[in-house]
Amino acid sequence: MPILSAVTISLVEEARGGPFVFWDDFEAGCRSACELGFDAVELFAPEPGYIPAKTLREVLTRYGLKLAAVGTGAGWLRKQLSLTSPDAGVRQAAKKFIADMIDYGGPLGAPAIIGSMQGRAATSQLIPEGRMLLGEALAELGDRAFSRHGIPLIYEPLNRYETNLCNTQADGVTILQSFGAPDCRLLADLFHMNIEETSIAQGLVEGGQWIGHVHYVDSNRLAAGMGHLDFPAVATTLKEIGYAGYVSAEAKSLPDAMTAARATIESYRLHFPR
Ligand code: LER
Ligand code: MN
Repeated sequence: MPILSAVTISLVEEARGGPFVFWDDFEAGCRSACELGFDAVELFAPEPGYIPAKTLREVLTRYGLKLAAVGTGAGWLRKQLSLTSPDAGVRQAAKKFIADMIDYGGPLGAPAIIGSMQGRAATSQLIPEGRMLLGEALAELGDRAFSRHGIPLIYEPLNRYETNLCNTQADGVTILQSFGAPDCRLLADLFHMNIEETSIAQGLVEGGQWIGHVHYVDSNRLAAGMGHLDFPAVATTLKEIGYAGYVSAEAKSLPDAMTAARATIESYRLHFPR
């Protein structure tokens, strides 16, 4: 499979100003994505089932798009749920939210992404326990994604300002391996990697076969080409490691959605010619 292009659509009011290209209207976002020639869209929805699955499928079919992935961050933003909360009830509710999101995207072939729902440890002494809770939850939820839908669960290491549990691709591989989560894959978000990795290319090599999704964005969280990342090196390395998934624009809608989306697809066409 070639490396495919995707662009984000957010329907989450609480995420306003965050790194999403299209906002508020799923169909309008799909229309624009289709017009520009994207292969897929990535959905950030307030809750599982927010747009009925039947409608999702109809709109995607109308515009010839696939669903690349579904985000779960609304569980944190809207309900403060986290897989590593000290409160067992909150952890349980977080798992339920993610399980329902897995079952929402699953029939459409779209894996769920765990980013901010991983939470963070309140003190550095609590990091090992947080990593254990995270690893166990990833193993359990990954098994659900794979056994029910035949797709992985996507886990995203985040930069140090968002979590203290796992910041690099190498660290992500360690968590998935040591807690037995073979049905999970890593998300390589170039924005987080630019902060945490010694070299982005090296980070991609360390993620290697574990990488299952890429957030394609520049150093400043603007669209590809609007910052200072070395996209030729990113593209060459992704091809070298045999990556075969989406590069998905999780970037700010600046200076406006169409400009950000157009910059992304131009970068994609330049670096991943088909
Ligand atoms: C989500 O994909 C992400 O990258 C995070 O920064 C959201 O908190
Ligand atoms: Mn991301």
